Amino acid sequence: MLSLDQKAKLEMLSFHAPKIRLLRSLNIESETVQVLDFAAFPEPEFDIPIFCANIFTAANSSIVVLDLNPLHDVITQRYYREKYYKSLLHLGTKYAELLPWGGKLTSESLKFFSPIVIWSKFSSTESKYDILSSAFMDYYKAWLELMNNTVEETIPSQRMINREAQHRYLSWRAEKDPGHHLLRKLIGETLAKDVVQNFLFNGIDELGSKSFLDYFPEYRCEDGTINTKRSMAGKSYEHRPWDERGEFIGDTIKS
Ligand code: BLA
Repeated sequence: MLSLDQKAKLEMLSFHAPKIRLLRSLNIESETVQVLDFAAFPEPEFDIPIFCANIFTAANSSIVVLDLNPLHDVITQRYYREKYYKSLLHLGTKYAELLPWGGKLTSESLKFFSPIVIWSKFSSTESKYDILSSAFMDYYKAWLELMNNTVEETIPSQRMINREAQHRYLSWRAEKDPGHHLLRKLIGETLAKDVVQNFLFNGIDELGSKSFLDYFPEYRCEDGTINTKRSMAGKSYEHRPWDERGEFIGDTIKS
């Protein structure tokens, strides 16, 4: 797809595979920006984290989120945290130094991130790109390994919980992802909405029937519409709120 001004090229690819409900990537190339939005969503029978790589690069700076986004709360649910992240903490530690914490961010986003999240902002240099590329490979391999070793959840109530957690995640990103603004600018309101709903966060109409406001009622305006602010709680977490053992050390999380 070309942007409205024909100056940017958008490439989209998606796959479906056993255990993987949706693996998709959006790549944007223009003279001024480069974007990779890559995600892999397991079938809802699994409680495996969601692979998430978002890289936005403008002329001289880059914004990166690379993570195995947890399906369930890793701050309060120790069992889930240890199940998937205990063996991967070394990755978090390795890259926390090479790609340092990017400073304050939308508080609500933190609940979707894991103890090994790479959230970073840096000036674009070849050596940073090399590190980023190796981080991408390490994290993706780790995710594939989890995928290989996972067994299907058989208890129906647990499958429902996984399904709803994935639907909640899709609802958050389809409504509040920071990329939407640029996407609207590039391809216009209607197409951008279609790409977000049907491609990037496909599944939002199938995995559940709850609305964004059912999951995130704090965004409800008096007239019943969704508050257009990205964050109700504001930005926080100036420093990495996880220690090397994967314990949450940030202030009490805001809702
Ligand atoms: C900025 N992208 C950001 C920020 C985060 C993310 C945390 C910092 C600003 C903030 O705190 O909100 C990414 N946030 C995420 C991710 C999750 C989340 C991955 O909650 C998952 C749960 N980014 C893209 C795409 C584009 C893009 C596709 O992924 C463009 C098409 C752009 N991201 C983009 C831009 C900024 C940004 C321009 C900086 C400007 C801004 O903050 O609005």
